[in-house]
Parts: sequence; structure tokens; C-alpha cells
Amino acid sequence: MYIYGLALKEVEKKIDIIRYDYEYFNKYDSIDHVMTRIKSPESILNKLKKDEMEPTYKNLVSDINDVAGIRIICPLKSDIFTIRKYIREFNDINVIKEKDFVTHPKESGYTSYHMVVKVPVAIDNDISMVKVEIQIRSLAMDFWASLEHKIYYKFEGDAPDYISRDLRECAEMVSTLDEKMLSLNEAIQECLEKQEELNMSTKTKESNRQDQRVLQGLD
Ligand code: 0O2
Repeated sequence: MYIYGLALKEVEKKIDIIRYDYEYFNKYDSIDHVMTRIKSPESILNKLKKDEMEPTYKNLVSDINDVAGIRIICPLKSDIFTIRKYIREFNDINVIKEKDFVTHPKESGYTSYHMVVKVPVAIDNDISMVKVEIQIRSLAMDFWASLEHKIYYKFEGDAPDYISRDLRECAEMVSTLDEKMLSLNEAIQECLEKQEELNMSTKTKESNRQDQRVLQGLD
């Protein structure tokens, strides 16, 4: 678990770089917050059992991709793909698997972008490549997934059909909300650009007027 903890720290450093770089050049913070977790021993054993694997360290390393997990929560849906692009560009991050549940939501309604990466971790003069699962989602997606995880996801009984149907309906509402916020953001950006152009042209007119007054010897 110590090694997975170190791997998480490596990925967190990269996320900090993405955040700093994007904010510096775009004056916009594409990350709302980041959460990390190490999978609990119970959860690891359950997953191995589900996958019909013996509970050995070797199977843990080979079968379980999300012992170390990091979740990046972005303000807008479009930020997810910006962050994915950055992650793919790091030379020392090896992306081994990607699942796009944003474009193709799960049957449950779950949406999120998953990446399994390998990062180099230095231990006792040795470098090991350690797996970390990165989940990238918007604030709205996270709202749905966190609540659904609490109230239903791990429910193993026979839930009445209407519960999963209602949860799927909620996921659709969340998706509509995400699209609406995206288009509102674009509209706001357009307004700001127009305002900026207007300010610039007013400033130019004013400075031309001043130049003319200087030329005419009025100032
Ligand atoms: P927890 O408690 O969050 O850790 P893989 O072996 O990587 O190919 P795997 O592990 O079966 O595939 O998983 P997948 O489909 O990539 O999704 C794994 C994680 O995504 C889950 O981890 C959840 O965190 C999240 N997830 C997937 N489906 C749902 C869903 O329907 N609802 C919610 N709320 N989360 C979901 P764990 O280990 O199951 O749970």
C-alpha cells in the first residue's frame, strides 16, 4: 500500500502542473478539486473474489487497476477532455487503458472518464512502474456518482426496477445541466469578448481624438 501511496503522490504532482499551466495561460482553473484514495483491503478482496482470482499479492498487482485511485473534478464537461490531453502528453506517464463513460455512459447512468496509468516510483534505488486509476468528471457528474455510490451502487439486493429507472432519469437531468452550463459559459465568454472589443475601440477613438488635438496645438 506504501508503494501505491507514493504513486498517488506522483500523479498528484502532475495534476498540480496541469492546473498551474492551464490557469497561467488561459486565466481559468480547469480543476475544481482532487480526491485520492487507497482501496480498502475488504474492497480488494471482494474484487478478487468477483473476478474469481485467488487472494494473492501477484493477483492484486495484475488484476486490480484501482488500488490507487485519484479523482479529478472539473467545473465543466469540456474540461475533462482538456485534462485527458495533458495527461496523455506527459512522457513519464504511461497510459495503459482508457474508458470513456462520458461519451458512452454506463447502463446505470454513470458518466466519468477513466484512465489507468503507470507511473515510475523510486524505492531503494529501484524504479517500479505502479498503476493508478484516474477518474475525471464534471461537478454535476460527481454529484450524481457520489450520491448514487452512497445510496445504491454497492447495493447487492434485489432493488425494485423503479429505483434504477429513477436514478437513470436523474443522470439524464445531470447531463442536461452539464450541457446547459457549457453553453452558458460559451455565451458569457462571447459577451466578454464583445465587451473587450468595444472597450478597445472606445480607447482607440479617444486616443485618436487626443492625437488630433495635439496636432492641432489644442493641448
Ligand atoms: P469504489 O468504491 O469507488 O472503489 P477494470 O478492471 O479497470 O477494467 P473495473 O475496476 O471493473 O474495470 O471498473 P470500471 O468499470 O472502470 O469502474 C471502476 C470504478 O468506477 C468503480 O470502482 C467506481 O468508483 C466507478 N463506477 C463504475 N460504475 C459506477 C456506477 O454505476 N456508479 C458509481 N457511483 N460509480 C461507478 P469500484 O471499485 O467499483 O468502487
